[in-house]
Amino acid sequence: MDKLLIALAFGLVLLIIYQILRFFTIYSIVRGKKRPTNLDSFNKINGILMLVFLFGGMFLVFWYSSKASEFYLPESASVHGDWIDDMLWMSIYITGIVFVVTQVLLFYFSYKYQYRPGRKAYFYPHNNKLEIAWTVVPAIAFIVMFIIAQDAWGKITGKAPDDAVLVEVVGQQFSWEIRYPGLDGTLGRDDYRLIDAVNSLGMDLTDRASYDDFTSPQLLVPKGRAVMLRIRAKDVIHSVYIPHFRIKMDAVPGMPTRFHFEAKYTTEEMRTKLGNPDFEFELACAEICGRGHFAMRMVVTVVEEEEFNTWYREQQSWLSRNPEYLSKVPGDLKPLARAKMENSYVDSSNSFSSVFFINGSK
Ligand SMILES: [Cu+2]
Repeated sequence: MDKLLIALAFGLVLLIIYQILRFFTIYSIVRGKKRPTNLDSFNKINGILMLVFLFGGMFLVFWYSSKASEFYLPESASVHGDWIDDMLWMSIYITGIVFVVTQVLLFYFSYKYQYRPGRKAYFYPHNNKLEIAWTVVPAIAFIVMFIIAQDAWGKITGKAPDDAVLVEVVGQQFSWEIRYPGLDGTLGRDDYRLIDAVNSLGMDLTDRASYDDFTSPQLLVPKGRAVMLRIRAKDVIHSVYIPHFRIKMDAVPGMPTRFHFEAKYTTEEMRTKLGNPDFEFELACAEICGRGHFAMRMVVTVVEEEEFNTWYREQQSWLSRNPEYLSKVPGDLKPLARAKMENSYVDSSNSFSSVFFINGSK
């Protein structure tokens, strides 16, 4: 390999020297000191090479694009994922057409208008109509694409539906932690100063919303219902990347971010669809965050809503798994904490509970 590179470098140096010498020849021709020799055959060869590049290059572009199509984005499995794919393909088609037209003109004209003795270039300095056309047409295309994209982005990053399942995703070197808000639908406050060996999320137990919060080793979400991710990081910037859902959102220390989506297929349906019984949705970190970055992988499981609700109700709250932390609960809130930590406490005035106990049990 080294020898090949040295030979290649040597060859390039020779080529550069040859080109410099040629430059001096061309310079003398331009200055009129020297008569051009066999210029006609050079021009003909260069002209034909233009066509060879055109057809060869076009063939390679399309051949490689189809050959590498298995490395394109994976099958979209979320509602907004389809919008993103449509926009991506629209951009590829528009730029693809422009690419083909401009390359054909560029190389064909270079061939057609090659040097001929006695032929002079036509001086054509300005044309207002042409200038307007090639400014207005791309401008309209950009504006249309911008409006479509702005509309989609607004829907993706805007307010999530009221019955959205809230999930907290917390990045740290080098893993993800998942917290659900429990039956009250509200995540308890967190404070980095409260983080310790057990309370790894820094849950603030003076907040009544935290008593039924539960953590989970997997990210489980229902199909066909909005899921709102509240994303934060404990140390450096990470990035929540779930390629099948077309989700990518940075996890920033001190500044929670969010992203909501709706899964279209369950993991089982996706396995059948792709003919791969081992398929799993994957949450990966898309920010080079340190030595163990590659290990920040978590399986995302999508199940039917009914199965999700059952699972949700069966989860043990964080507080009930760590009852020693009851001592951190203010005295007057202890009865409430005891009731809520069983994850069966239903506040009848709470719309989120009713999602589980009324809609959820149908
Ligand atoms: Cu990371």
